[in-house]
Amino acid sequence: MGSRPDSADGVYLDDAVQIAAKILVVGHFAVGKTTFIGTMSEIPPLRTEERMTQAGAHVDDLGGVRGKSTTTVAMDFGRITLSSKLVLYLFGTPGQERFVQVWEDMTRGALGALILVDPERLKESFPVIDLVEQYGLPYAISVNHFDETPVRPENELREALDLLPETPIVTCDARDQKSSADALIALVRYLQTRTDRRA
Ligand SMILES: Nc1nc2c(ncn2[C@@H]2O[C@H](COP(=O)(O)OP(=O)(O)OP(=O)(O)O)[C@@H](O)[C@H]2O)c(=O)[nH]1
Ligand SMILES: [Mg+2]
Repeated sequence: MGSRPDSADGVYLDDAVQIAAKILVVGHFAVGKTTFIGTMSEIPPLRTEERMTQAGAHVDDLGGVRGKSTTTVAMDFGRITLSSKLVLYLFGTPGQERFVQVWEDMTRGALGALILVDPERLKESFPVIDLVEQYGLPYAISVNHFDETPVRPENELREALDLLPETPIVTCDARDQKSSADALIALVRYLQTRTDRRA
């Protein structure tokens, strides 16, 4: 599977890898998608960042968003080897209305989605969750915990987001590898249980 004798630098896949899965990392504007994929990717992530200008202020609401000067204009891409046999290809997909066309391509072949949610801007996640459901993708919710936000109980978030009891909900800090990895693992486990149930 694409491995080379000189693959010790981690760029090429190990021969033992048997499953490659496409996973979407989605969420509303400025929820931390690019940060998450940058934290998790074992290869230099592909980014499509452009500077934001005043002209876009009415489209992308910067209220409550700190120190952000760029936005993703197409996608993020990264790769993470989760176990010796399983590699995930992560596709960061913008949640804003104007990117709906991108979803047609991004959802093709995807096994599931990790939906990043800002607990302080829950309403902005509704259209994103709707889109993921519309495309029939199984998903897990990862609440990206920004420093100064108070922790909200899981049942409160579950109710506010109108989640099914089986939908995994975890908390992460998109800048932190361990909690971000745990979020991906929660999604993969969920996808696995769904596959097992169908078998
Ligand atoms: N405190 C804190 N800041 C974060 C966290 N995740 C992201 N940020 C910051 O939040 C801002 C937005 O993060 P991005 O990764 O650009 O978010 P995005 O979802 O890719 O944004 P768009 O592509 O513009 O929609 C950046 O300034 C990050 O440094 C987090 O977990 N905690
Ligand atoms: Mg981004």
